[in-house]
Amino acid sequence: MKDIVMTAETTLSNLGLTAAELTGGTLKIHSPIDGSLLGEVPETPAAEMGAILAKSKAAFTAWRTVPAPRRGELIRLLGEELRAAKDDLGALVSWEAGKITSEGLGEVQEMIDICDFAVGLSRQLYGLTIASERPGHRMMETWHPAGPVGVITAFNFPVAVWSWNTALALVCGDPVIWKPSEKSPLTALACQKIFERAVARFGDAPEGLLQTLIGGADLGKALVESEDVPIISATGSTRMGRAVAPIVAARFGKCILELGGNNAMIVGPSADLEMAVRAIVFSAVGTAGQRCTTLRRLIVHNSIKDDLVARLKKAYSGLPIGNPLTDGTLIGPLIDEASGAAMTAALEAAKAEGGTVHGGARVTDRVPAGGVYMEPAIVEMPAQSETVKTETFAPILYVMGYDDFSGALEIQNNVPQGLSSCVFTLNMREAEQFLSAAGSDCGIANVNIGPSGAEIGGAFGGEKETGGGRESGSDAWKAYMRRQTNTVNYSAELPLAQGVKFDI
Ligand code: UN1
Repeated sequence: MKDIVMTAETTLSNLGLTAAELTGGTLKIHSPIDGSLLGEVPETPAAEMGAILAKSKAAFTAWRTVPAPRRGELIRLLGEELRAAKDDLGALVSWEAGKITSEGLGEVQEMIDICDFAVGLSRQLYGLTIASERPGHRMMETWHPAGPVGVITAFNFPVAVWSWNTALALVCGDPVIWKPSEKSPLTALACQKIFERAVARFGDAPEGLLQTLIGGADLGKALVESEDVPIISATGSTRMGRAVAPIVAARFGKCILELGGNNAMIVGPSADLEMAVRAIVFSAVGTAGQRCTTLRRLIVHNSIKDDLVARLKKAYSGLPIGNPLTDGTLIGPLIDEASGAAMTAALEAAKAEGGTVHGGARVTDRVPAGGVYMEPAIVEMPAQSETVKTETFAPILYVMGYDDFSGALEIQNNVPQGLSSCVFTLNMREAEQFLSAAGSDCGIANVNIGPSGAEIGGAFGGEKETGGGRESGSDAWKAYMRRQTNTVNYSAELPLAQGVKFDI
């Protein structure tokens, strides 16, 4: 394993992280690949929060008056720096989060894409012109910067989710205070460096546009509680969202929540099964089942269920599990021992509920020692039990049968989460029903595409316990700004709205 450890060191140093910055700190980071120590980083002292918040406020005062297209220039430079750092940052994502090379690089590509999107957006922060009911009056809507944005991110997309929020927040005129997962501080520190390179090239950006907090939940709590942070964008578990949302609501701040998912695919009798199998395997086992959008439930028409399960078992049997940095590997490790234990416990619970489990064992052969490598599991379930309704962040695919399409839709919607969903069918009535008001209740609903791997151009997020937030594309930017309605009277009269008379 020594040569691999050397590679991690090279990656870190290519990204500008010095040995001094990675030694002697209290937060020890072990790679999920092989348990090797990647770094010991210092944690942000809670006592520094006051100064960090003050700096962000001062940055806001300066940044909000910089013209938005000029703010976009900073994001254009960030996109350039990300292009230059793509290979190293992608590799560090693999080291720290355990993703296979292609998915690590894909995550950085997602960052580059959102930068491009945000640069265009910086010239399109449009408001409306509204017809006034009063003569000689004009109404319009203006979008203004809102203030510092607190961004809380999870280990599984350690850099892309930060970039969705940061690229948008910065073009919208808001500085960012970032609290990455304590499981992935190294990729965060690398992003801070990359960002600083863009700032240096930009020239006259205020200090403190991006500040990164390294450490545990106490820092996140301080951020969430602060009146100086009007917007909190938090990605992670539903449990975390339940803790964050009431605190932010109590101070009338705004939340953008992207929480748990329990994503399903309905496979109709007319589906192209060959294509469905490929989509299922990628979305159920890709990223070792650790995406918010991972496919967790398969709802299959009973007439094709046995055939589909047999095809899936065959596809699963040949999946290369191992070191994610080795060419050809498709399934890397889970993030830690607790995740492996949670997977095993979920499989036991599903069995107790009548499930038949295929796969799911711990793999120790031909994988690096010190990592948690698991066979992905297919679990045939007699019904949608409590375990199926619970998100387990691991490669478990529950399979259930259905007879009529409305029954399938009922199963699809009958979970607490509402992030992503899809249908595989060549029947346009089924496809359109799935997308209709009476169809999928999720934030994302696809036809003949798996539930994961969404493009940045669309708004990303979901309903119910997923939290309701939308990030990334479409008009998600509006959540990072405050809306102002303006009425201008260019007449010499002072008519009141609604015809009210008030003569003095
Ligand atoms: C997440 O898991 O938090 O759609 C984000 C996808 C990715 C983003 C996932 N573009 O799978």
